[in-house]
Amino acid sequence: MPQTIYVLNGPNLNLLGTREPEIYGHATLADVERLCAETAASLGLTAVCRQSNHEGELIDWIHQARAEQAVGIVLNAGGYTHTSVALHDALVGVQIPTVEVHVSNIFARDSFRHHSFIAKASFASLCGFGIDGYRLAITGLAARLSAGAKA
Ligand code: CA2
Repeated sequence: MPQTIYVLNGPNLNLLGTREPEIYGHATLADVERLCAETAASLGLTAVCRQSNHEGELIDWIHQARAEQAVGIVLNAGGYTHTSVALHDALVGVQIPTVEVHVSNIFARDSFRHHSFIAKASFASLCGFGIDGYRLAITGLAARLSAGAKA
């Protein structure tokens, strides 16, 4: 059976491709989820893709990832990145290798976007690659999993 990864997108990422293309590009959330499914499949993984505008639902899915024995999480927590101790705690609680992703370069934007509560609970963070960041995150996650499996 293929191993499962969870790809979680937080608040307002359902609006991708509809506004602010100069920051977020033209691709939609459906494009992101297709890219993730294809990338995961090419690496022998199954991607479970979810998006929510609600912090608690994201936390429930992080817990569900552990219950379902997911081997990795790719998380774009949207605006909760910069505010959510609860999402940080959920990630620390489940102990699943996590990659943080942002479509935009958060460090080239407002100073309130420069701090991430997710980064401390992640083994890698990617930002500024547009939606290609999700492909890079899944590829890096798979490489880490296979390096761990060989160690
Ligand atoms: O760059 C990213 O991926 C972000 O996580 C996106 C969040 C933002 O709060 C983070 O600082 C960085 C916001 C997502 C909003 O997405 C929209 C997309 C199109 C139109 C409006 C909002």
